[in-house]
Amino acid sequence: MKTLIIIPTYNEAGNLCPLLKEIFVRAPESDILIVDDNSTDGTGELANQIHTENPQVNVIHRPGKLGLGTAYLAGFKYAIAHNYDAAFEMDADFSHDPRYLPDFLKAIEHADLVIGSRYVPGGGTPDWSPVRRLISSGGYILARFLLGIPVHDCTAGFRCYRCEVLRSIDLDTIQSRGYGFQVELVYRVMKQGFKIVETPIIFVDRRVGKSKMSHKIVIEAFTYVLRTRFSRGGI
Ligand SMILES: Nc1nc2c(ncn2[C@@H]2O[C@H](COP(=O)(O)OP(=O)(O)OP(=O)(O)O)[C@@H](O)[C@H]2O)c(=O)[nH]1
Ligand SMILES: [Mg+2]
Repeated sequence: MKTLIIIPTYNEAGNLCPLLKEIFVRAPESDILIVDDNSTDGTGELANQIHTENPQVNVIHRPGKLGLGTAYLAGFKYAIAHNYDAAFEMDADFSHDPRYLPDFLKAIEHADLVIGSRYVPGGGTPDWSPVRRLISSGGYILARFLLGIPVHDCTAGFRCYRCEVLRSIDLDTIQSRGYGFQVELVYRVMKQGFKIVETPIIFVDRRVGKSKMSHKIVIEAFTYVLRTRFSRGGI
């Protein structure tokens, strides 16, 4: 299966090289696409340099920080245009440990979307405070019971999609940008009747660099679920 790992980056210069090295140990056949939003710490230049040394790594440069959701949409369109069979979403900060890549690659053989789940046996968030766990499980409860999404970890961002699934979704109509983006995508995939499976991951906090998470994207995810549930036609 021809596979692309999409990695959005904003100021990840300290993580990029060690991450790519580990990815190639675990998934040597996969190609990598870095979507950099004009990072101020040289991540974009570093990505260009890696590309010249290894053509398996490609880079999309965008002019400024346009958000994680649109970075993934750009990556998905690239995967479709270049005829990949499957595309991963993966963070650059080592929260998504490359050691799980073989589990995803095995699972995607018999599924349309594989989600790296923190909330199934074998998964977890050992570094998180009780407050952060509560917010995250609140999202889970809302998405599961209000939208009927049959997975335990709807906001998870370590995923592998079959490109056939991405082709069947009208990507230009995705509204959300932050965590809501992950919920919206899994909802669309479910609505189309595709097979979704979860594989356990232990999610650890970033090794180096700063988090870009904000309250705004958490609120966006909650409002997406409520709006979709209580609007007349849904999506
Ligand atoms: N291209 C691009 N990448 C981004 C943007 N915002 C975040 N990222 C990347 O998206 C990934 C996840 O961002 P994080 O800052 O780790 O946010 P998070 O994982 O939601 O939050 P933490 O759990 O606190 O780390 C990282 O690889 C970031 O570099 C953006 O606006 N554009
Ligand atoms: Mg992170």
